[in-house]
Amino acid sequence: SLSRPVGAPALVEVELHDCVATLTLNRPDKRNALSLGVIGELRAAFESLPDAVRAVVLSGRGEHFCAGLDLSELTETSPAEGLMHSRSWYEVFDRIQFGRRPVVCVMHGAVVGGGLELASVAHVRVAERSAYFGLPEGQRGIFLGGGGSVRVSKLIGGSRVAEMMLTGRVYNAEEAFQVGLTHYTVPDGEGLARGLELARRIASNAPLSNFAIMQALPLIAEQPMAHGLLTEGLMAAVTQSDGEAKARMRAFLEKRVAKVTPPEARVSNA
Ligand code: 1HE
Repeated sequence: SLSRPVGAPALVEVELHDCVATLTLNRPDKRNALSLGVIGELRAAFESLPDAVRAVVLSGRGEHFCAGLDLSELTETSPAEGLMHSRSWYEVFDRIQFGRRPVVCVMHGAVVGGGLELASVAHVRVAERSAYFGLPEGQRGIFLGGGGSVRVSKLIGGSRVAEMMLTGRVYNAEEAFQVGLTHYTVPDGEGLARGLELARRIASNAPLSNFAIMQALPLIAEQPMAHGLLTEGLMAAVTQSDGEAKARMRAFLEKRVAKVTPPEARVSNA
């Protein structure tokens, strides 16, 4: 929306489904490569969501989720410009990760380089069977620059990230699930439906619980144990003293809401 030529299609499409919004990378001819325009529209899309939206599903149009950084725009000529390019991604990605709404990322086809860095910003990751995951930066002569050293390493460990980058290893959907890159693997074509279902569940949580999960949990993970326990205790006190929590606990005790039920018989991690 920022610098898109008049009449040009949105690079990030936004659709509202009540309390859930779908954001779709829409540059399929370039495999949804992350140009400055795409990053700018991603930011604008998140910022312009109505208050009623409580969760987001992020996916990509075409054959692939995302081919990473738009290599045709890798025009920085000085180290300072390169640093500022990364900083501009960090700002947008941080706003998404630590924003107001949990994000479910639905992936298929290539999820590579900056595409994997973007996926690692989301809070829940769903991969269709066609999805594959790589960090080809080593092969391109560059380095991670969209937060992957931090975020992807937190997901699967620095050792696996180093090995992926050194050898060009690509994980398929099942392997990505096994190492902890994703939370669900679903048949091709079913990712969006699963993403929407998960987003609706997220949106039905108490907002304060989702706030604690998005804002406190990542901080607690970085705190020394004693600090983490104190932060947890404070967040527990704040959430449970909210009227919403009291109403929800009463609803359970009065048998007005569903119990926790065992997962249905299922195949693999579907
Ligand atoms: C692109 C890009 C791109 C495709 N930047 N233009 N990322 C990579 O190193 C991955 C590079 N891309 C690929 O390996 C493949 O394109 C895919 C496996 C993703 C898809 O293959 P395919 O056969 O479906 O498509 P294609 O024919 O390779 O590409 C179609 C077009 O998209 C083509 O342009 P065209 O004008 O010839 O039609 C490609 O040039 C274009 N295209 N990927 C620019 N990435 C902040 S640091 C993050 C650092 C990184 O992300 S490094 C990793 C970059």
